[in-house]
Amino acid sequence: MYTQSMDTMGKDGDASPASAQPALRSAEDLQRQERFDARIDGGDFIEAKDWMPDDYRKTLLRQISQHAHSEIVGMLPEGNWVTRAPTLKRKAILLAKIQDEGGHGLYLYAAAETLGSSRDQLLDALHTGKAKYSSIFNYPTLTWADIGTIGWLVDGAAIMNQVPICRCSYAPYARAMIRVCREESFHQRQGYDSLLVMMQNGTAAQKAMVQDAVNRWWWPCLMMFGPHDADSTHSEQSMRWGIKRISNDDLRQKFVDATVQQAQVLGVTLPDPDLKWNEERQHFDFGTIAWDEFWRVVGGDGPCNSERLAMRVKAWDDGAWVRDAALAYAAKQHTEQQAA
Ligand code: FAQ
Repeated sequence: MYTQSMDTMGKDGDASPASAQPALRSAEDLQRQERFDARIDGGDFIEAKDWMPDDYRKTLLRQISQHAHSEIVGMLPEGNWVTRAPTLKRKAILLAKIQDEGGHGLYLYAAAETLGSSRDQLLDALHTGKAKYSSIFNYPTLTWADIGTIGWLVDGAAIMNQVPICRCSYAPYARAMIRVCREESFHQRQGYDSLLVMMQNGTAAQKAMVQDAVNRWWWPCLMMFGPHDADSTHSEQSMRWGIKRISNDDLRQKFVDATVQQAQVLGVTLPDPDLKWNEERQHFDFGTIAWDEFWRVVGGDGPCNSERLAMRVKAWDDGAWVRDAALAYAAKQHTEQQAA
C-alpha cells in the first residue's frame, strides 16, 4: 500500500524526475517494507530501533525538528515581556511557561535525534535559515495583552494540533507529545485567565488592548494549521503513515468551533465578518485566510523573521562557553575514570 508511493521518491525524499530509475530493492527490503506497512495498518507504534522506510524517517525528522524549532523560537516573543509583566504572579507564570517551552524543545530534539540526526545538525539547519519553524512566531508582541492572547489562541491552536500527535505512529514523538500537551493545557488556561481579568476588571483602555491583540493574532493562528488540505504537500502520505491523524483543514475547523464560545465568554469579537454558525454543516463558517501572507511569512519575509533568527543565533553564540565548559568537564571526568 505504501510501497508504490515511496518508489516515486528520490534518494533525498524529493519526487524523482521522470527519467530517474527507482532503486532496485532486495527481497529482504521488500519483506521489511511489507511488515512495516502491516504494522502501520494495524495501528502499531514504531520504535526508534525498528526498521522504517527512509521516507518515513525523513518526514518525521522534518516535522519533529520543525516542531522543536518552533518551541524554542516561540520562547522569544514571550521572553520580551518577562521584565514588563504587570505583577509578580504574572511574571512567575510567564517565566514558568517560557521554561516549559524550552523543555518541549528538548524533548522534541531528543525525539528527532532517535532518527539519526545530531542536535548540532538540527540547530545548524535552524540557524542557517534552512529549517522552518511555525509561522506564528514571526509576529510581534506589542502589548501585555499579546502575552495572554498567545496563551489563549496560540497554545490553544497548538493543543488542537498536538493532541492527535499523541497517537502518532512513531512512539518517541507520541510519548513526547503526551507531556507537552498536558503543559500546553496549563499555558492556554493561564492566557485565558490573564485576558479574563482584564476584560472583567480592567479599564476601557485595557479592554481595548485585549481586543486589539485578538484582532492581530486571530488570522495568523488559523494559519498555524498549515495550507488547505488540497495544497498540503505532505498530508496524504503523513496521514497514511499515521504521523498526522487529522487533516490541516479539519483541525483548523475544530479550533474555530471550540474558540468562538470562549471569545463570547471573554467578551471579545473575533475579527471575521464571515464567522457564523452553519446549521447544515454543524460547524462555524469562516472567512478566507490570506494565503499570500502565510507563504510570505513561511518564506522568511514576515514582520519578525530576521529578528527571531538573529536572536536565536546570538543565544547560541553567547552560550558557547557553557557548552565548552560542559565538554571540558565531561572530558575531565572521563580521564579521571580511566585513571581510577
Ligand atoms: N508555519 O504539507 P504541509 C507551539 C510548511 S508549537 C511554517 O501541510 P505538514 C507551542 C510545512 O512545513 C507550533 N511552515 O506540511 C508554543 C511544509 O514545508 P516543508 C508548531 C508551515 O508538515 C506555543 C509546507 O508548509 N507546531 O505553538 C506551517 O504535513 C506558544 C507544506 O505544508 C508544530 O510544529 C506553519 N504554520 O503539516 C510555543 C506541530 N504550516 O517542510 C511557544 C507539528 C505548514 O515541505 C509559545 N507539526 N508549513 O518545507 C505539524 O503538525 C505539521 O508539520 C503542520 C504542517 C500541521 C504544521
